Amino acid sequence: MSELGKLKQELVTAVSELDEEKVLELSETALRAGIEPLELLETVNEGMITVGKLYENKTYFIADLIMAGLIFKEVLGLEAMTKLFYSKMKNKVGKIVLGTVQGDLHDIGKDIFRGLAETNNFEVVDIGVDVPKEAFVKKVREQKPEILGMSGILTYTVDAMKEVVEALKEADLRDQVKVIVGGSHLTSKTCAYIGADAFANDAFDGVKICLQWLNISQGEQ
Ligand code: B1M
Repeated sequence: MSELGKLKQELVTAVSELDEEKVLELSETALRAGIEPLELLETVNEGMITVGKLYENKTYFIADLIMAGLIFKEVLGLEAMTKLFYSKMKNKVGKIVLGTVQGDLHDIGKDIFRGLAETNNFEVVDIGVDVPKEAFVKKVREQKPEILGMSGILTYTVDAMKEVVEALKEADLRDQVKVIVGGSHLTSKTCAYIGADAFANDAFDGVKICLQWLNISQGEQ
């Protein structure tokens, strides 16, 4: 196995063991060794999936999930990661209203989507987490974005997403905005149930879809 491969494996273990110091040290080393920021995020995410499994089998508790979230945010905050999240904003290509739906407090995936969208010159109006449908509708009416992005990683938030789409229809706004939903559990079937225009299991893919909607290929702006 290559040096970088070994580093990545150690990193997944360090995240799953919630060893904050080691995660940051290995992340810095991996970045110096040439890992792409996006690949680093994917590696840390692998560790998060293990944390989730350990929570499911009751080895870990809610405090451990909180710790895992904090560690991920520290990795996102590393100086070298700004390469991924640096907002160039040369020419604004479009506006996205973004939020995590009601009932869901997870914001890491949403924040990654936001960072990547801003890097691709979208203006993002981030309305936070646990956002009720009324607040989504209000922001869409006020901001007139081309795109509404909803994040939700708890499986039961599919219904909250559907309710937002229904509320947009009731407010006569559905035709004025493309809707993308994101979360690793989403499928084309859930997307159709929600009534969204697209779904993404990955923030990077989500941003690519948004660019396609505006007929822009990545890096073109
Ligand atoms: Co929670 N949690 N959590 N948690 N948590 C999960 C999601 C879980 C899978 C763990 C498990 O049991 N295996 C499970 C959900 C089970 C399910 O729904 N079937 C779970 C649970 C049960 C819970 C609580 C209910 C626990 C409890 O209280 N008993 C509770 C719910 C609170 C609530 O939201 N109402 C809870 C709480 C929390 C914390 C707040 C403590 C913390 C979050 C901290 C934070 O976000 N600031 C937390 C954490 C850290 C996790 C895990 C371990 C990691 C989540 C994460 O940040 N992953 C998670 C385990 C797992 O994911 N397997 C788990 C990294 C992040 C990059 O991934 O957000 O999925 P993610 O984003 C991905 C994609 O989803 C996608 O792109 C990203 C990758 O590029 N994406 C988009 C996301 N949004 C997008 C938007 C887009 C496009 C793509 O376009 C708009």
